[in-house]
Amino acid sequence: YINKDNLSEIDHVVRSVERIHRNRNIGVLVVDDSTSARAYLMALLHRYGYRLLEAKDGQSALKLLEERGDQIHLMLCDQHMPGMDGITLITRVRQHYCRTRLCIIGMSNHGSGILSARQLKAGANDFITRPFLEEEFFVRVNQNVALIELIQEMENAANHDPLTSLFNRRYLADAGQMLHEAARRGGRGLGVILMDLDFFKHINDRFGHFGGDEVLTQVAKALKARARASDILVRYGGEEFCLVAQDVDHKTAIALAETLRQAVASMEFCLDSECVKLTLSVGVTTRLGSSLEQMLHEADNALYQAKESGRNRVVA
Ligand code: GH3
Ligand code: MG
Ligand code: MG
Ligand code: MG
Repeated sequence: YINKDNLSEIDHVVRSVERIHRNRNIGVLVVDDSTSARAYLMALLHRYGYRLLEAKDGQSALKLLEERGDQIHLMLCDQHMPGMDGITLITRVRQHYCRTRLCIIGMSNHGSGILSARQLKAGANDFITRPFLEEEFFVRVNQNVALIELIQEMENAANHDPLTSLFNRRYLADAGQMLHEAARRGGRGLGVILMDLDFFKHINDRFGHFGGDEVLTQVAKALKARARASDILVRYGGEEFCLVAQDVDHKTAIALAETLRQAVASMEFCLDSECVKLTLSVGVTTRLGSSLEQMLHEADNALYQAKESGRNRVVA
């Protein structure tokens, strides 16, 4: 016999176990000058499974963020600390991390309401007044973490192609243009490699649309395996891919394009006990021009020539 209250209790337990498991990937930085206050906060957070880091002042907090910022998702920040106060620290952190990337919860003591408002204005996502009830502390921490997780999941979904998990064209427009500007400023090379599968319609005709999807996924995986971590590889269109490679000269870009072409040409796609080969036409440019868009346009012209002159080749 389970009554309604029991059910919600069970549900609560199951959810928190799940939550605790996920929290192992969430890094929390506790910044407080008081050793005992830090120990108390860390003990509370430890119960919920968070990965913990601590700093005794603003300078050490900034140093930790510089060294391990990619592992820190939430910062709990005391207001009164020697050297740098909480508001100053929050202001400095916000120069590098936006509210949706790093969540900050300010902490101030009872009776200093104006400080909470100032912490929020400086960029804190939330605040908590001490002394607090543990329930309130957990609700604020967990809700803020859940919110930035959700935003990051949505950002991730908005930037990726669901079929191949490669970046999509929307991401290329933002990140690619930033690489272009960085290359121009730094006088460094940039390569744009545009690829289109040859006669892909035949694949769909033979294997159906689902089979075609499977082939696209395998091609994406093969291309990804040859790209460097600093390259942006995107699904540019249905059976078109684009790779933007940093710090490459003309010769290297062509060699990379040739590697990608050969990688696909060497594959065999087997579905329903039938195997087929597939080739790739590639257009390359390293002429920086005025924008990434212009480079894409030039690579597209080169790709068109690759198609016109017989496919399965690289044209630069
Ligand atoms: P070529 O590029 O060599 O000129 O020939 P093609 O047959 O590849 O050219 P075209 O651009 O005319 O056709 C591309 C085909 O790719 C048409 C479309 O059905 C297929 N396609 C596009 N997106 C997808 C997709 O997401 N899944 C599957 N299965 N097929 C797709
Ligand atoms: Mg203090
Ligand atoms: Mg096409
Ligand atoms: Mg094609």
